[in-house]
Amino acid sequence: GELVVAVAGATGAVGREMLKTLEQRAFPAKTVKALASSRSAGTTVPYAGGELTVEEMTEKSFEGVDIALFSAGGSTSKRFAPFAVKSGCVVIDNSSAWRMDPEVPLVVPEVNPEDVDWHKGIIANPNCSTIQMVVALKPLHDVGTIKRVIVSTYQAVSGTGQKAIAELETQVRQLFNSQEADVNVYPHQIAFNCLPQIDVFTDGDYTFEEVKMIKETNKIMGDDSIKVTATTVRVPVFYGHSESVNIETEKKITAKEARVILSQAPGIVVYDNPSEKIYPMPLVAAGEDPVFVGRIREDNSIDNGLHLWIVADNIRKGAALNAVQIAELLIERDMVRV
Ligand code: A2P
Ligand code: 11C
Repeated sequence: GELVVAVAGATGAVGREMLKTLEQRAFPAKTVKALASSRSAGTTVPYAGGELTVEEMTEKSFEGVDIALFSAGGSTSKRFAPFAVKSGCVVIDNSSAWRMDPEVPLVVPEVNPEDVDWHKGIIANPNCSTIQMVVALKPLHDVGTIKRVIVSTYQAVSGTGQKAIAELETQVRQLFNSQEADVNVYPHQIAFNCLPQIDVFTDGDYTFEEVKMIKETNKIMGDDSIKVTATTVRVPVFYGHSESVNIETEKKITAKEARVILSQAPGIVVYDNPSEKIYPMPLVAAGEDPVFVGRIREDNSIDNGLHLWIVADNIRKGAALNAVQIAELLIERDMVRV
């Protein structure tokens, strides 16, 4: 490998998984740089059997870097990505900062790989809940044309980052020791609870997470005619987002046909055998690459309806793996330098 790669936010939940994914997929990098805030400069993160020393991210960090994988929050991306692009580096950004910018492709390699071809320096990695849903929707849309999607999510705390993983652990320990649970990260206790609020409330009393799922789905699928509505819920699970997805198609797709279509589609494992109690769960998907789909059945309340239960590791396919797959696409399609 000849490439120089930087991971911005290398100490975070997603940044660490990005390093692991680069290593596991034998990404052709000559050098990998680990960047984070001044708080963690000088500490180390594991990479390729050894360690990388974390450097403070500055405006100059991207000189000589070919590809930067960003997962350091929206405001950090807004501030530093333009400097990276000015240095000739392509940024693959995991925050929501650039996703809806018409100049920025929003890419899931199984769905719209060709969109990397028009990047101008920044490519956005979609929200984790959106990624796993569109991987399953695309092959069904190609066959039956999806008219409407109704999704409810059950999202793991790792989606919020390292501090939320620690908060769930701490609250469980406190409650088992008859102490009061400390509530810092979420508006309410997350241990032994479900919170029907992810991110802030916005127009029409939808949360920002719900708005992201709606808008990002249309952009990635390249089809604004698909109507999407969502309710997003945080559950006390560490890794793995689950989604109940109901779709209505123009053309009838039977459950049997859907099973065949999905089992032939890239990035999907159909995990669906009710008689053996086999269906996707966070404990099945955690640490794994594929999007798992099960509970596939016809919705008898409408003419052309299907139910799907979709589970994936939100840190892997939902974030780090999708970003590394985009980097691989850049190499394949010869789109690395700006
Ligand atoms: P740091 O560990 O130095 O705070 P998570 O999503 O798990 O909370 O991780 C967020 C990541 O983003 C961490 O690696 C964090 O680094 C990094 N980060 C946050 N703010 C900045 C910043 N201003 N500059 C660089 N990296 C940042
Ligand atoms: C969550 N989906 O699970 C969010 C995390 O837009 O990238 C990712 C937020 C984003 O909390």
